[in-house]
Amino acid sequence: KRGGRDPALDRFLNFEEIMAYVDEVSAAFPEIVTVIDIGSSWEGRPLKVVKLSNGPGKKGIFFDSAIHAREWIGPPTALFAINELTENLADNQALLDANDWYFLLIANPDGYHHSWVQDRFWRKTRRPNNLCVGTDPNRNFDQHWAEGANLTEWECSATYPGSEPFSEPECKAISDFILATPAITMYVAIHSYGKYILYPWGHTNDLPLNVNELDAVAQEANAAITAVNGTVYEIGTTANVLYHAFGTSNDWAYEQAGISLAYTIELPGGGLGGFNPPASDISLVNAECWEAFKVFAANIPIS
Ligand code: ING
Ligand code: ZN
Repeated sequence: KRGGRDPALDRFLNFEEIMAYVDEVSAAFPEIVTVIDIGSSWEGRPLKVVKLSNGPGKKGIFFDSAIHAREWIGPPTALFAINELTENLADNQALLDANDWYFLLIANPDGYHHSWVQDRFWRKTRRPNNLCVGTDPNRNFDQHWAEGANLTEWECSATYPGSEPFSEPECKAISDFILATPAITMYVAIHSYGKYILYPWGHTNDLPLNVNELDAVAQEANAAITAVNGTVYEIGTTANVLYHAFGTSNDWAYEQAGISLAYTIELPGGGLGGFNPPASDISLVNAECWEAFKVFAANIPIS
């Protein structure tokens, strides 16, 4: 610990703790860190993107984590990366010289808060519907929205896509920000669990045009993960490797934002049902992800 600004990475941090860290790191490194307020959640919590940059005119990589409330293992990987690029910049200077890095640490603040105080396994947002509360934000993007949705459970389903595309302010804020920031040419959605590196498409088993490029970078990222401690991730399209999914941020970024390298990384599971790994798992997952993130960043498209 050098200077007392490192995020605590030996435990999970609640929303307020993570926002406090964002304030601290931006105050401590004003020449590198910009906090961009991209909007508010339904309940009024801020959506803050941490931008790390040491000069103008660079392409960037965007990460979202905790868009699904219960996936607590995601934000630590982003906190770790921010720490590497600030407190530990001396070891990582080339990574910041080459590109900008953007992190939306808590993409679903209301759900994340709810998962701390009420229901550890909450997934969705917290905007009420007629019958039930919440929309699956990773089904709410305007890309093949609600195709193939399960109409029998609908509003009460864990994967309810919402009343319309971008009904959720959290998703709309991400969309507006990405579309307004063409310097972002790579997108990584951080989820758990399952140890997958996924790329488009989710809505069809067809392969995307640049599947060879998407797959090559994913293979390289997986090799970097495996080199840490032998962990192996499975790689492929969301629909082929996992299941069909519609209205996802990954497919939206690829198709609607024109981001040719758009991924979802599903981190390892643990604990009851897979969504509750112990805090003692954080350090290995962080070490593995940091190696993968560096591979992603080394492949940021120039346009
Ligand atoms: N899994 C993802 C989900 O939203 C996924 C799987 C990945 C869907 C990429 C679409 C695109 O269901 C979890 N665990 O959230
Ligand atoms: Zn998820």
